[in-house]
Amino acid sequence: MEPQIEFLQPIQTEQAPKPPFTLPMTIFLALFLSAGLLSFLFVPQKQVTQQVVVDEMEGWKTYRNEEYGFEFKYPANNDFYDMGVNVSEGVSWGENFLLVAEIGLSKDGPYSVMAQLNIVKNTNQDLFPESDPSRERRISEQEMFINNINWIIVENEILYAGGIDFYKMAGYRDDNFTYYLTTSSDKENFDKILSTFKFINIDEDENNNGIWDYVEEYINSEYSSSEKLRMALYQYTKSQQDMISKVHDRETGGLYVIERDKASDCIRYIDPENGYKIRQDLLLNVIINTDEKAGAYLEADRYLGGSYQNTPEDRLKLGCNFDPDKLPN
Ligand SMILES: [Ca+2]
Repeated sequence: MEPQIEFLQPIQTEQAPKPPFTLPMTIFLALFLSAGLLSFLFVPQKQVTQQVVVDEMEGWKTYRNEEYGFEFKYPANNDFYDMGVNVSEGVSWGENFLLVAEIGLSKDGPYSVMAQLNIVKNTNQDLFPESDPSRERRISEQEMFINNINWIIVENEILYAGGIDFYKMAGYRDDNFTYYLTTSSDKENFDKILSTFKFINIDEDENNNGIWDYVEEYINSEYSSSEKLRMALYQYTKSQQDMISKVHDRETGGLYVIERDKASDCIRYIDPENGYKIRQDLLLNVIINTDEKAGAYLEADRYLGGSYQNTPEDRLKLGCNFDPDKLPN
């Protein structure tokens, strides 16, 4: 019977030292997820533990994915080069893969993957399907509740090419997808990354008035003295939200740029002197608050075609989708 091994403690094995080379995670993941070729030794004991990571993660960055609604932190750099997250979507990894995020891949430095997050379609397979016990040995299996997510975490030894490699993998399945975080080289950072993984609320408009709530709050506090300016800024925000979330080609770009220009005219009508600066601040410092939104905005901007028409002053008011002259302030 296997000895019970506490999570976060070094793994004691009876095997020879780890070979100096590392099996690429991609290979065993592909094997693992394709047909359940590898089987796992079953370890009946499970532990439910609460993980407490006391190390500070100072200087770590947050990767946030609004489409799938999750985020995690990762080291921003190590001693040698900048770290990052490289995301691939779609089927190029295999038909079940929806998203692959390689953590630690450097754009400029040497290629190095510290850990990998995969989101795959749910199948009838077990979370960790059985495989050939002569090729793979389960060292430990844990159940851990982290940020309201009930992960199953396994550590396995895998035999290949005359050597033994190691990997650690956390798996979680919800109604829609299965999530795997894997490392073969960096258990310490794996534990930290996993401790920061959480699902996020991707509904940014909980009060359902069409304006992302964090922008709404900013407008209300910053421009509390002018209702007409607040209305114009809501209108402008809505047009920029549409730019960010709905423009994917020239046709939709042409449609939403009209809305944005109307909103810009309206702001100019209400505050001719500061209008330009107010909306630039709102867009760049408030509305665009994630890398994903910045990317989507730049993408949309490519499809705008034509430049902003300098609307004559006597027509600026027509841009407002409300009547600013009927509001008291
Ligand atoms: Ca709202």
